[in-house]
Amino acid sequence: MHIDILTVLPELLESPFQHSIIKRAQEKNLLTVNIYHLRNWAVNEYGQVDDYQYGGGAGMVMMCEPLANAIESLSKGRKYDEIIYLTPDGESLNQKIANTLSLKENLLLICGHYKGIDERIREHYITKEISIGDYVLSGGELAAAVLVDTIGRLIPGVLNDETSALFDSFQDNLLAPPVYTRPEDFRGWKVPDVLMSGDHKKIDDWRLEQSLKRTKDRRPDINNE
Ligand code: 6GU
Repeated sequence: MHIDILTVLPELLESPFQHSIIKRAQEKNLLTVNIYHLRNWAVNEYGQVDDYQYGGGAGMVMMCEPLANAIESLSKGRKYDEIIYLTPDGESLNQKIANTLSLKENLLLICGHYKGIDERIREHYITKEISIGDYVLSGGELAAAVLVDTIGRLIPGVLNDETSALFDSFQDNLLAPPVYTRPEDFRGWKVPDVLMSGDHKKIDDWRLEQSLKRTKDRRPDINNE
């Protein structure tokens, strides 16, 4: 998969893809991420990419021209499956959307800033609008990092143990069960006996039961069984 990201703050995206699973995905050539600075398509020598909003009101709006030129220029090199705008009024990101996007070949992510981007860009270029939750971030960069991470780890071959994503929280509308590691007794706090039993059937049953209980208690909205 190839992901291009268009931003006015490329520095903010320097580190997130250089560690752990997303780093490994790139090393295995299963994922490439390119970051493009929107200022390369600025309307003047001052690097201007935003302007005051029509109708008045506080806050700047990202202009059509730099965005349209950037999107058209990047689209010449690549046929994007989706051009995604990260915005708090987009569709709420969830595991189902991540699963769907992980099967795409080419994505372009647009990070907004200030009051957002001119509506005409949304109408004419953007194919999908995604929010990462009901709160406001200063810009789309951190949301883009979240989206790349959640998609990247789902690309086939990225996770070492192919089955491990299957047991992630949300993958089957269930939260993951509790996990434990050594020591078996920490300050008198014991690991549940069943996990020490060596009985894999019993352990699987216990994990499912814990998942169901945890989901019912914490997130009854995601599973109605
Ligand atoms: Cl995608 N962008 C911004 N600026 N804020 C957000 C968001 C996105 N998702 C939740 N809050």
